[in-house]
Order: sequence, then structure tokens, then C-alpha cells
Amino acid sequence: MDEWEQYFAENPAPRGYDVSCAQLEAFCQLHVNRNPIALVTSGGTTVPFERNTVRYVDNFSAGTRGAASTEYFLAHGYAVIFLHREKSVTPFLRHLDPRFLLDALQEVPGGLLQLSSVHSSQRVKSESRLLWLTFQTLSDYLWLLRAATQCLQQRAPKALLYLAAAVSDFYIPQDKMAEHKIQSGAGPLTVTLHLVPKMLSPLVSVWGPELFVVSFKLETDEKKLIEKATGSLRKYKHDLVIGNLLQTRREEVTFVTEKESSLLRLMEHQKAEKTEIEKLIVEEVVTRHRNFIKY
Ligand code: 9Z3
Repeated sequence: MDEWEQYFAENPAPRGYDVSCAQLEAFCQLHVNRNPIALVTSGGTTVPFERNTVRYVDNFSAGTRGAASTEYFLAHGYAVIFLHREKSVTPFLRHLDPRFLLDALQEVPGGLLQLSSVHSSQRVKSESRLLWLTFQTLSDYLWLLRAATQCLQQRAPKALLYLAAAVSDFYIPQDKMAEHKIQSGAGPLTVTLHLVPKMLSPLVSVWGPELFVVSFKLETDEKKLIEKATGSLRKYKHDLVIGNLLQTRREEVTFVTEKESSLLRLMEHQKAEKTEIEKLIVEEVVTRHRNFIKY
């Protein structure tokens, strides 16, 4: 058995998994001959310390990149599966300032509150092309990622995967995990985190060999970024790696393919106009995906 198969054998599927699979199936069937489909992953995965989880390690990501990109894919006519971390930034809602939220609400019969008609009509229109799926832990994420990839491969094999979620490289295997809250009375805690099998490998070669796969590479050391992004592309042989540095991710990214690497950076006037870098990233990705579909 491969390491990744072992991982799925040892880590149970998330609650509601069958419902998510049915939703994926219905969504793909609905859109396959109507709209290009993108799977956008977003937010950071958690790695629990205990089965009844009180503490966990988290991966850094607010979810802004995934949420903003989803809006731009929808604007380009895509149907989007938005696989995101619970309570991370979400498309459309991210524009609402909680201080002004009450202004956007109106009362409807039954004493309920709903978003005023302008907001809701825009949202509902997009939502028929938007499927929301959530994860919390690394294991939830990997189960749903595999299900979505396999479903797209089967129903819409030229679909786009846009893997912006920040995914942990380390985890605690089930058989090494405490059942209940770890007690501090036992003294300082030493935890061994094990390596997660590299899931891009089966994703590209087994689950979704015909899909257009775009992954993000996050580094904090500028000197390592291009080398690591190129290494990832060579290793997994997918279509595109978008490299970004934690410190400058809102202003610039580097597109790395087999043939070239090119910097995409917001210009001064774009910054002044508050253009989001995701708008530029998605425009470029959509162009490349369209070319790919033509082949
Ligand atoms: C990214 O690099 C995303 O662009 C960010 C977006 C997480 C930096 P925010 O959500 O930030 O807008 O705050 N995502 C990929 C991160 C990741 O875990 N990549 C793996 C790696 O770098 C490979 S798939 O090893």
C-alpha cells in the first residue's frame, strides 16, 4: 500500500462526507456542459493533538486569496467549488464591514432578518455557480480534496484545481494521538509530528490526471522561493506553481511553469486603486486554463 493510501486507511472520513460527495456529484453534473469548473481550496488546515480536541497546530492562512479568487472566477463565468476552512474569509461576505452589517439587513415576515434585496440578488445569482464545502482538520481537507478531484476527473476532466489552502506538512497519526485533553500535571509536553505523505503526487497522477492543476508555494525566505516552486513542479509534473512570500503575498507572486518563471506584481496605480492581486492572478490563470481546454 502507498503511503497516501495508508493515510486514508488510518484517518476516518469527516462527518457529513457522504453528503459532501453527493453535493459534488450534483454540482459537477449540473455545470459540466454549461460552465468551466474550478475547485478553489482556501484557508489553513489544523492538526489536532487530542481526539477530543482541545489543542491543535494551525497553518497560517486567513483565506483571503481563496475567497477573493473565487469571486474573480465567478466573474469569469466559472462554477466554483469553494473548499475552505470553517470560519475563514468567504467570498462576498468578506466585503461586509460588521460595523455596517445592520444597515444591509432587512426584516422579513416571521421576524427574520435577511440581506437587503440588492445584496441578496447578486449573491443568489452567483451562488447557483458556487458550492461551499468546509474543512477544519488536515484529514477533513484531504478527504474532501480527493473526493472533489476524483469527481471532477470523472465528470469534467478539463476542470481547474486552484490549490490556495495552506496545508500542513506534519501531523500526529491516530495511534499516537491522545484520546482526551493532555494534562499539564504530567510536566512539559514533547510532541513528535510525523511527515504527511505528499498528496500532490497521487492527486496529479492518480485522482485527477487530466485536470489543470495549479498549486501555490509559500515561503518566507526569498532565496528559496523559485527553487522550491520549480522543485515542486518538476516533482509532481502539474501545470503551474504560483510562488509567494508571506511578507509580500498581497503585492506580488511568481508564476512558475516548465518553460519559464514570470513575476506578477501590482503597479503603483493599481495599488492606489485598491486592485487586488487575485484579480490579476485569476485573469492569468483563466487565460492559461482556456488554452489548456482547447487542446
Ligand atoms: C498559499 O501560498 C496562499 O497564497 C496563502 C494565502 C496561504 C499565502 P491568505 O489566505 O494567504 O490570503 O492569508 N497557499 C499555499 C500554501 C501551502 O501550504 N503550500 C504548500 C507548500 O508551500 C504546497 S501545496 O509547501
